Amino acid sequence: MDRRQIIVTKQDHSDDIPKLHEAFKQRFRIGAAVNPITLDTQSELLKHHFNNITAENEMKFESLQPVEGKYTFAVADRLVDFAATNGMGVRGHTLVWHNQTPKWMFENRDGSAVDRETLLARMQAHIETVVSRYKGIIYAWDVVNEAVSDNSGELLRPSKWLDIAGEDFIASAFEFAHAADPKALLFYNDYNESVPEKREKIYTLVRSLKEKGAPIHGVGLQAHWNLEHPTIDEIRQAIERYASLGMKLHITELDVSVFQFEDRRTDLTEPTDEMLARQAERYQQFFQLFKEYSEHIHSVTFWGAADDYTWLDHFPVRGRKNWPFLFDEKHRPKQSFWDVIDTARS
Ligand code: HAH
Repeated sequence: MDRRQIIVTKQDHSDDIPKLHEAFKQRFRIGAAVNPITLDTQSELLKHHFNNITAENEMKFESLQPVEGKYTFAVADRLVDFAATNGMGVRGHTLVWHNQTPKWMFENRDGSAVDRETLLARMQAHIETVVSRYKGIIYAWDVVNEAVSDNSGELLRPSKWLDIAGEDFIASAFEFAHAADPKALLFYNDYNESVPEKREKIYTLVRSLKEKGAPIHGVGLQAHWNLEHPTIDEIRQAIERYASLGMKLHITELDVSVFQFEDRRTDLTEPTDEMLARQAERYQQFFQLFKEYSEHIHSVTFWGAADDYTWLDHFPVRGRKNWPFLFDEKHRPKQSFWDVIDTARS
């Protein structure tokens, strides 16, 4: 037996691992957030298990229009090409957000705040240019990200968008996106979406958008969850509440941190066995729920693909590693993966 054959045998073995997206193909798409580095380092894993991608950062405002009128599409285009070559869909993230938006957007040349008309005109120009470029390719957009407040008693998050344009900047963003690509599905996307108080605020916002006749088609549940929160019951209630508005639901940024949000420990160099067992149990419960509500849930995207790279390696505790996915640092399936596959088959 020559060397070549040995290598082929090894690849055959990896082909034996069931494809995550195949397992759920009757129910929803399986996506991953990518960036130009993971597109190389996780390429094989992405092609095997995922049939959808989202740009982690490369389609955010500051990436696409860092300077007024100077659009930089090269990296975003590369991600879209990767998807096309591999027969994957693309979710767009994100058109309007309080973060990762350049200062120029809100300022005149002399540094003073722009007026409402100027801000809305700039927003329209950006949305028109970006959505038109990927018309017919990006089938769903996170039009507005995280506009709802985490503070008790406050509906909308304080931001320059809200200060300058007033609350209907949200409805306007949906109008502009719909005008640019009438077939794209348009989402409101947020985190802490299953926390009861915030859930009700998101519900109120989406209901008011619907009542105004804004072209909104869905709610994106970011789903940055952990080993204990939110509870399955809270997630179920959030799904039912948003679905009651006739909204399509996408799980947009799923990851399961092995740390509670308040936990600041930095001593671990690998996840404990208890963490991995609990993570598997949680993932299984989540996918059971997604399956149960697959009439409403059409897409499940992870905010990454494997434990070698996650935004949680830096957040909220700087420099601390996390292990939030179904695949380990070497891209091997974790117990979580096998339990999710079982869920698909049961
Ligand atoms: C998300 N914010 C963003 O939507 C995404 O664009 C970014 O890459 C990572 C996470 C979530 C978030 C959070 O969980 C807590 C505080 C602020 C933002």
